[in-house]
Amino acid sequence: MSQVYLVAGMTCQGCARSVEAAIKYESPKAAVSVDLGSAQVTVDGASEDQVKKAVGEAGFSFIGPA
Ligand SMILES: [Cu+2]
Repeated sequence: MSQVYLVAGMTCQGCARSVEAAIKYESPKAAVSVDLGSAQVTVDGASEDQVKKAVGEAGFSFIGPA
């Protein structure tokens, strides 16, 4: 089941790729899609804790579930 999270600080496709890669590093089977306009990251296959950790390590701000 996918969950949508708000992530602050992403400004370009490079940021989106960094967030996606970090989440997949935490949970290799995760499916991730990023919508820069709404600052939303949709994740299937990773826990909220994994997403929070990955987003922080990638240098962005994890806000919480959207
Ligand atoms: Cu960027």
